[in-house]
Amino acid sequence: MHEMTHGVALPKTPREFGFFINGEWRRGRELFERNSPSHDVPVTRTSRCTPDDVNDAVAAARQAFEDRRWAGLPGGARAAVLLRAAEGIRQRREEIATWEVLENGKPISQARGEIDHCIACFETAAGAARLLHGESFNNLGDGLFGMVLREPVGVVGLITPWNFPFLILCERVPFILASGCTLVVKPAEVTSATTLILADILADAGLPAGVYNVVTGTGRSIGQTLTEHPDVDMLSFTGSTAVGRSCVHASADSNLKKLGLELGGKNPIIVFADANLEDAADGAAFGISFNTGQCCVSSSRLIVERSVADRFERILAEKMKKIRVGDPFDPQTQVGAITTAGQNETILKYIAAGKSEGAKVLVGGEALQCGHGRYIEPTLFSGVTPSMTIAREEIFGPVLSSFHFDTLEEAIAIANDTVYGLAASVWSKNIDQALSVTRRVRAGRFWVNTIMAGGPETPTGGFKQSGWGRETGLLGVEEYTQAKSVHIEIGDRSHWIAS
Ligand code: TXE
Repeated sequence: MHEMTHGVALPKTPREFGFFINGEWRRGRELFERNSPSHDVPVTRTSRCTPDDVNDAVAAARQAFEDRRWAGLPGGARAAVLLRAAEGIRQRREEIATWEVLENGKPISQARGEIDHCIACFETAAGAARLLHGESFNNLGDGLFGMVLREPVGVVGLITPWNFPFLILCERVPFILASGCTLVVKPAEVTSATTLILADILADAGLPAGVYNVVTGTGRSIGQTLTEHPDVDMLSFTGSTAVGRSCVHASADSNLKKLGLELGGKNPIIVFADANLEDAADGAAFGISFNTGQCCVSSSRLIVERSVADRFERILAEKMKKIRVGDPFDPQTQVGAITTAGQNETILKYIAAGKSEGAKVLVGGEALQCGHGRYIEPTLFSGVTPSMTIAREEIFGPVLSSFHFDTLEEAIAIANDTVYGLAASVWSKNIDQALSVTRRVRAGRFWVNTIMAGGPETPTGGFKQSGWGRETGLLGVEEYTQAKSVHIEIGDRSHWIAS
């Protein structure tokens, strides 16, 4: 250990990680190094897997699925493993939080909160594993009884992004496991550490070998091999819409594997004049700055009623100026570093486009110098028109665009004027107004007079080009199952061919 930052020693040498197949650790011939986005020191060295490693991982998951070492257990036994894993995560909370900060750049206080959510995911999925059931049909006449069985879909490929490495993983893995499926995970290449740590936690919790396998490497090589693999029954992908689209092609060109996709967003936050403006401004500041705006459910389009727009933007700008951006190991930090150099460049390009297309910067708009890291000021643009680039494209950074409206119809039209439909938020004290917006804005997750609230009991997922399927909650387990209809004859069957 060497250089200290806020009481935390940065690793003196990067930690080396292998990859995990059939309950065993392997080491890649080549390793790639990851530098901390906030301190620019190397923190991890991860194996660059080969397509053969992916084949081995899929074969292990296939074997573990077919011999029913996991799917054949009672739901209660699967629940017991998930609950022990929840406890394992709790015990290693500080270690996991530290690796999330080192690889991703998010504030330590936020990382801890996310891990608590992950524990809740495992606990929720454990309950679902016990309660997962089908249907019965006792109304098919005295001669026939019908059942609908829920069966695990099989081998799942899981590809995760770098913005919430552990959280997005845990919003999927325990639900996949609850259903009885086996899986092969491919984390984002820059943030693989905590996905690998979960392998040890699950093994210690008693998960049989071969059920949870991890391969590491680039999306183009390892991710692509997984999406095209003929022996993967379902692929769950979270990331960019462009790669989501390529997963659809890969599925079509291989074995028509089932897809779960959680893709981009351009999420509206609608503020009516009768809202509590202080609350709404706090929600808007949080909604765009949380995880430095590198968040698929970031509320990146502010749609505010014209009669209060100037006042609201002033309150919001004051709040955004007070956001504490800096070293993520400082417990006071609210916004950390931009995770990758590429994303940093993308955000700064969007800010430049906003300025050059005529939007007005009310606050922020610049990169921030802070130690050796990459930071960007939370930014508010006013006077944004629907055709501007910053109005249409997902920026995936702390950049909020403000639009004004006069009528409820206009607010709904602006909110729906996007190819995405992941999340939305509405602020109003008028229940009729709030409910009308909730019903008519097309988004998979909705908040009324709050933002980013909720737990793993409710499902997540998108409308329109934000994706297919749902994760978490009971629907999140059912997503990894398929229905089988069974018809049972009672008594003698009347013959088709006379004897
Ligand atoms: O995502 P990618 P990137 C959006 C956001 C961001 C943009 C680009 O707008 O600016 O995407 O981010 C793997 N076959 N979101 O380039 O490439 C990759 O290794 C199979 C929104 O990092 O989609 C990683 O594990 N897999 C989003 C994962 O896909 C491939 C979260 C995501 O990377 C692959 C992240 C391929 N051909 C970015 N290419 C959200 N919904 O939260 C890459 N991957």
